[in-house]
Amino acid sequence: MNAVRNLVILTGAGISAESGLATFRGPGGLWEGHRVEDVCTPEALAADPELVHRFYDARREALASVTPNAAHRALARLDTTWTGDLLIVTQNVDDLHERAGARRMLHMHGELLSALCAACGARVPWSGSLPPGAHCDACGAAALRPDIVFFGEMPYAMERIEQAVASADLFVSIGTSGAVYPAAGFVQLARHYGAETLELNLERSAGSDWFEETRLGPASALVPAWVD
Ligand code: BJW
Repeated sequence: MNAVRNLVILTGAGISAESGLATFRGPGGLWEGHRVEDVCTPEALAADPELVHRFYDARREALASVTPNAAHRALARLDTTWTGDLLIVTQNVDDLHERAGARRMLHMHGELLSALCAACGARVPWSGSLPPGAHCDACGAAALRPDIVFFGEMPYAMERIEQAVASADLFVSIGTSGAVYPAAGFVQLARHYGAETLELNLERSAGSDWFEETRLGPASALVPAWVD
């Protein structure tokens, strides 16, 4: 990474798999029996809020019993020591990057430990269960919902992410299948603006051909080997 100053790292469910959190599209993935694309929608939330809230309550609870793994810790070390620009963009809604100590990061698909007011847009830290109809302290509406970006909704911080990707010297993608846009398109954007591109994954992603280099294996081994 000699000539590299500006680094953007995209992470997906694969980086948290070895901490014990299921991925979306593998065997035993989340929403088992349903395609995530069919149930993670504003329409599904409106049709059956109890089901959707219960699902996220269980995921929030499960977070308490998992811990960051060697891959999260390696990225946190990189964040501490890297003197150039660095942005870790995670698609994950867990808080394992933060718990490992990463700071220069953002959650583009929302956070389990946050609630979103569907009326005024306020985002509030949340732990424990979130019953449908919980009230928003900011505006009083009974409209708090899980702070999760569903299909058809705009991911967070897109402008900041696109700027960072456009000025990156190196774009690294870790543990994501490349099935979901706009994140799946970041590699093309990075290439367009001249960045080097590296994929670290258990299996090749859908957009694997866009990467100049792909290293296959578990994140807990590949990421520390790349960082250190
Ligand atoms: C390991 C490992 C180990 C395992 N070590 N690796 C047609 C074409 C293009 C786009 C669209 C289209 N139709 C609709 C769209 C848009 C749509 C979309 O992409 N749909 C696709 C299905 C085609 N996207 C959206 O709607 C997004 N919004 C949007 O586009 O707004 C408009 C817009 C316009 C212009 C600019 C910008 C925006 C919103 C997407 C929201 C995604 N939300 C979810 C749900 C979160 C809720 C929850 O957590 O319950 O986010 S879906 C789900 O997928 C979750 C994830 O963040 C996301 C990505 O999944 P990820 O992380 O890649 O996981 P997996 O399971 O797919 O893959 C795991 C990987 O790990 C695999 O590769 C394994 O190999 C690997 N692995 N073990 C290393 N030990």
